[in-house]
Amino acid sequence: MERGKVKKKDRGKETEREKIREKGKEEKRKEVEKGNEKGKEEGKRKERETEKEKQRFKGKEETEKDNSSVLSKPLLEPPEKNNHILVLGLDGAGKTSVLHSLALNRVQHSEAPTQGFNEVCISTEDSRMEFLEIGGSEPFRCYWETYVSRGILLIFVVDSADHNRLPEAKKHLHQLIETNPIIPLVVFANKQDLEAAYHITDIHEALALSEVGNNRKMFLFGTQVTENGSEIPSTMQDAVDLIAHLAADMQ
Ligand SMILES: Nc1nc2c(ncn2[C@@H]2O[C@H](COP(=O)(O)OP(=O)(O)O)[C@@H](O)[C@H]2O)c(=O)[nH]1
Ligand SMILES: [Mg+2]
Repeated sequence: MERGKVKKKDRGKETEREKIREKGKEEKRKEVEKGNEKGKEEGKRKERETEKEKQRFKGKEETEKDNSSVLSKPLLEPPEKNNHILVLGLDGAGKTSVLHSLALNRVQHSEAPTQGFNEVCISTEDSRMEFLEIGGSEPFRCYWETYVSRGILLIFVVDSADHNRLPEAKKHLHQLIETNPIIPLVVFANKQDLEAAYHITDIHEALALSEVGNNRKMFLFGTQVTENGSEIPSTMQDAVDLIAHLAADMQ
């Protein structure tokens, strides 16, 4: 009897163990299922990510396609061509920012100062314009005159809020136009968005533009390159049209 009891007890224990084992298996199964679900979710998430990535890439490709008419090329060696539209002015005036914004038709701030030369080509329906920006810091200024003497148009960019450097900008501008008595001049009074910016009439005076000469075509625009990606101001669009016109006349 005792043994039987023991056996019964043992069987009871056995059943208890069996139950625990079963419970364990059940939990493990659930875990695995949960894992599978998690895995499936992870897979789906990855699929969605890849899809998003593809979309982004497509978007990027399309943006690149949209701007296929614009070619920007930083150069360390002076380029040899003669028919450039020159973009000059002191360092930090906003030459690269303005040039890239004109090319893309969207505001585009420059990321770093231009070291050397920056060639940008803008093609429109009926014209192709080659712009050449030359770095505005001291080591590159020696190239300005050489290029102005053989350029077809001079775009001179000034920082309208940098009052202290306007006399220096004026000095360089007048030296440049003396080297080429016929080159048309387009002045961009840039950074008009800044509170400290001089109005274009003050810039006209500070740069002594009345002394540029009656025989030269001269235009002055107030420009600003503000929020990245936004539309460029209408004055800048007008400026591109005028530049295309002046360049066509000079070729
Ligand atoms: N607030 C303001 N900042 C500008 C404008 N244009 C350019 N900048 C900033 O001025 C700095 C110099 O610009 P950059 O285009 O490199 O000048 P660059 O040396 O003449 O080519 C950069 O930090 C630009 O983001 C503008 O119209 N307004
Ligand atoms: Mg630059």
